[in-house]
Amino acid sequence: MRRDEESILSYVTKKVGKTRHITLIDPDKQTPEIAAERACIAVQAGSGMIFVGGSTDTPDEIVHATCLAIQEGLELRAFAASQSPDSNEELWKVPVVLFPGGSHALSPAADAITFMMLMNSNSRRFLVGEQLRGAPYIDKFGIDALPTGYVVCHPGGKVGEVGDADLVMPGDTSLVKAYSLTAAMYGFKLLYLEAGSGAENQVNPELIKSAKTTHGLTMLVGGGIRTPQQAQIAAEAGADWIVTGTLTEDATDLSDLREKIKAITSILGLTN
Ligand code: 1GP
Repeated sequence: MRRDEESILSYVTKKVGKTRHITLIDPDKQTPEIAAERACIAVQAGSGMIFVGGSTDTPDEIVHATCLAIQEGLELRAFAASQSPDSNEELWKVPVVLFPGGSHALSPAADAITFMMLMNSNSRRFLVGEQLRGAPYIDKFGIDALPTGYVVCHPGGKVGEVGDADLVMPGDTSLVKAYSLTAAMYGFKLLYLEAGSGAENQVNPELIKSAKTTHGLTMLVGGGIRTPQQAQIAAEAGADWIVTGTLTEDATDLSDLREKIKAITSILGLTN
């Protein structure tokens, strides 16, 4: 849900002195209604942004229905909060951002999109091809493009395979530094270090530390983070945002989901 004055990019890149949390929702994994319930629970538990996407071939109608349902859910809660003196309406105003696997997974109902170059792909398609196909739609929809360097690290999972990525290995600290410098020189504002959804091992914190020495980049880290301790490791290494997806899908119900996200946001100091 778009904030009144602030651009999405400034919301994402501002320094708040804490590592923030993103809940990633794969539209393929539940109905739009359940996605909306999950997103609202996540926001209530302290997530500061909702990503919609994944590396699957979800058709854009499903992506769109999911974005719409999430936006409606957040708007309803913001309205309800505005009617109650004890509630904070602002809490619900978090951006809904597309995290696309390609140019098929777009929706005008999103607030923004991580407009990504999969920097270590060997395929032109993921370096610039999907972006060329998607850019005219993003322009037409009028959603904000967040310029993002996307680097897939070992083990890389499905996105590493599908994206034909030359994986960054845990000891490749100089290489990841070169990627971060390249991203900054291209003018990208975000750098996303990805271990792959459901990864057995999260991104090596030494890689995060090394990339973090490049100024001017907001660092997103995801893949394989399920526990508060793992989140803390990424946060201490310098992540500005931690992304979790599988954690949401694995929750047994909404109250389990609330507890799981709260455990992470509490250790990051995000809950009141
Ligand atoms: C995947 O980094 C995200 O693109 C989230 O990974 O599903 O392992 O949380 P998980």
